[in-house]
Amino acid sequence: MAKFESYMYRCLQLAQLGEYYVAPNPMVGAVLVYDRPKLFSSEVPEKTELILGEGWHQQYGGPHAEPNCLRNAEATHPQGIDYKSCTLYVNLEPCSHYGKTPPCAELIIRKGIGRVVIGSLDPNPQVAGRGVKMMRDAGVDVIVGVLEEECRSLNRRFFCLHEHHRPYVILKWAQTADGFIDVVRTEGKPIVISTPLIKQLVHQQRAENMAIMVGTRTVLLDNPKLLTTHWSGHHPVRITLDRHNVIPLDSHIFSDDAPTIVYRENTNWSFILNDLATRNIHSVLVEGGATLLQHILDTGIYDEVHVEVSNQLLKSDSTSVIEGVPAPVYPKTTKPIMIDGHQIYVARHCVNKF
Ligand code: AOF
Ligand code: ZN
Repeated sequence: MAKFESYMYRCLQLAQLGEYYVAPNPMVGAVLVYDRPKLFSSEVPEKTELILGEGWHQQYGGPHAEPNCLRNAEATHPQGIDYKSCTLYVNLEPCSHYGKTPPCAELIIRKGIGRVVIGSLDPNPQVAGRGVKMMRDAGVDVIVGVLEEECRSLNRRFFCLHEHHRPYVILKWAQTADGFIDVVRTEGKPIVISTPLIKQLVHQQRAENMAIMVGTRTVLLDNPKLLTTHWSGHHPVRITLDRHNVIPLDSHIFSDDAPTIVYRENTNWSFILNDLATRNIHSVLVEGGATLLQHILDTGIYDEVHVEVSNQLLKSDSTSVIEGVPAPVYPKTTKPIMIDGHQIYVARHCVNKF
């Protein structure tokens, strides 16, 4: 089992190379290992175990991890491969459907691969166990569930979309040491809480998620662009609410850089999540303001909370006349990590297991 796990960890490393490029598809990595010398002819050394090829799903719409892995193996072993003596490791069940590419399970059967070790089943209803069945019916030795928790966690956004028909929700805000996210204002700029490094990490988070959401007041007061400019990867789809039709059409959020969705009549959280799932959006990062964040916290339908707490106070003492916007209320159950002298709390919402 330890051997299975070490190759599965390698699959997870390879899968992650596709991180900013494959959404809403899952990140998938595959490793082809020659490991059954007993089936080989007598001139082959007895205890050979060798990685013959590696591959990963690199681009949405492009080839899956398995054909990329086999292509890499064949290119580096032009003398031919005894597939019957090989094990293919892959963190997600090989697909069984004709999507943008032909079924990987069919390719595995055609090549005659002896054994396939899988991390987790594919929750996509077009697959959902059919890949495993196709291969077993064809006589392939299939093992399922190696490092299953790690495999599901890597693709938690993809699993959430298919298992709960809603995007994975991450709530994020920055607050002062005395618990404020801003000063109360009707115009002017927001207070600066995050350091430049942490601002860059926020852009990394934007690249990791398919959509970003802010409330009406944040758009009106801050006129944010909500783009990924300090990290590689895509700009997220921008989402806001505008029940009273007050957001000017020349706001940055309507720039041509990325699509924008505005919910006007129905701003119910469950409705929005369901609508985003229908659009195949597998994740949403909610960046503010306090009212929207608190509303979502109160519904209980979210998956992660990321809070940055700076080391500065908004009010220097109890006589301060500055009026602050209180941060959302969230129990800080985890130990923070320190970045740039700021505390970063990251918590998974325990009701959702991915
Ligand atoms: C695999 N290997 O590397 C990936 C899989 O539109 P398509 O053809 O790219 O299919 C996308 C679906 O295929 C995706 O929703 C998921 O079920 C599966 N992804 N399967 O065998 C891979 N990325
Ligand atoms: Zn596939």
